Amino acid sequence: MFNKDFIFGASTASYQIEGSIDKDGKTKSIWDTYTSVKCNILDNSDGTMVCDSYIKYKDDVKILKELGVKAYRFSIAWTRVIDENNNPNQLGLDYYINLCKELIKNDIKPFITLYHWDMPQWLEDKGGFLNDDISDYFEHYADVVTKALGEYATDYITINEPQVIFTLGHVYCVHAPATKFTDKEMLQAIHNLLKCHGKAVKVIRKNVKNSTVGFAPCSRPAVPTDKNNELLVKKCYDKYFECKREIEFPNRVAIYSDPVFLGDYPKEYYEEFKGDIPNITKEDLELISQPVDYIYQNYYSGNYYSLEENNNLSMEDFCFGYPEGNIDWLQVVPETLYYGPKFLYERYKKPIIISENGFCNNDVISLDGKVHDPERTDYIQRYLLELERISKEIEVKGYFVWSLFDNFEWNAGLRKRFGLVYIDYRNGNRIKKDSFFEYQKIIKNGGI
Ligand code: GBH
Repeated sequence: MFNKDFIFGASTASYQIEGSIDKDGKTKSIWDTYTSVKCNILDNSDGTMVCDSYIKYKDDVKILKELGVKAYRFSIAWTRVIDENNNPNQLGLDYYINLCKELIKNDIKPFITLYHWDMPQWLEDKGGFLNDDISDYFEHYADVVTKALGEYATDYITINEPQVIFTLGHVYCVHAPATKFTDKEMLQAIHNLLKCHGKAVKVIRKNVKNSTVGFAPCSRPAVPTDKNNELLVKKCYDKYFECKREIEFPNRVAIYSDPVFLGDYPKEYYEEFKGDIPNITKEDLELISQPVDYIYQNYYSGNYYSLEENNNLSMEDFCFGYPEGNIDWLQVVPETLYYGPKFLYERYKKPIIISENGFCNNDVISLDGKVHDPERTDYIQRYLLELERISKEIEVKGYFVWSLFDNFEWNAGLRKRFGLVYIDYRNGNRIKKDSFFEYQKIIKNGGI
């Protein structure tokens, strides 16, 4: 069982569910551009319709209510609420105001993500995260949002998964905007993004009474195969927070979270990236490390490690038929929700909220008209059991399942389903899967 005040929630993001991509003055985002190029998306789908949540938001809230969640994490589309002259767009703001009102009426707390990857195209044309002024644009955007929504929503997440923005968008170039960065550019962009976070925190504190703030990185913890082997556990911790110059360095933890929680980049950073390091001032670091309330983290999977005879770490090979989801990076490693929070807490010492966790399945509508997804149910149970275990040792405040709905899974399109609710994209029907009712039960019982 979790504590009585534990927050059970569900998560979504604007481009993945809203549809209505050119209604009410919405401008183009980098994802509108990216999806318009044939073959960028596995099934050539895009965000035109998806879950139609821009229209059906009242229906969304009804479903959330039935699920029994206390909180709903969604993101704001920057492109709906700010126009190309950098002025507020009231029609776009009204949508989110109405959504918040509807949630509150139903006793569901809004948790707002400011940036879940849909950069306005007009800002990308000015350089996106490489633009020296991007943090001023972001500050202005955060100011507009919190002035409009501050009386309804107190809980904010500045940025979702910087790791994915940079690794998939600017190293492998399989996400928008798909432009390759040099290491030097990458480090500059990371620093600019962290300043966006810092300036947003400041604005949120100013505009919202009793606010809570955080940012939501993702990570893949190193999980020891033997919990009693202290050396192994210690080495897994070190592995998790490593900061080395390798192709995937933007996919790591400490390069973002050390500046935010500890006030500076890791020592290793200054050695590894010598020659490519941006201008980092004391004021920058103070801005970036303003106090936040929670460590948010998106967790899906981890890697198992053991020790070789010479005490070197060795990663377990997933080729031996580990259970996995219907997407190549999603191996079932339930202890991710034990060791991930444990390591984060040891280093950063703040309460933890899991901002995303969920499973991708090849769901189908059965003959009985229902969607049976025992693998997802099993995944959620196993992961939540591990979270319960660690919540006896450290402060864990909440858990948001990814996702309420099947939705637009970025470059994988509509064919990769993560929802507790099945979306029949042919007719817009929404069908609650078995896992929906299981999560409902877990919430009712306060745990597994
Ligand atoms: C999240 O990102 C997103 O926030 C959400 O929008 C998305 O729909 C959801 O999860 C499901 O994909 O480092 O080996 O794991 C996904 C998390 C983290 C998955 C980075 C791919 C790269 C390979 N991603 N990961 S690995």
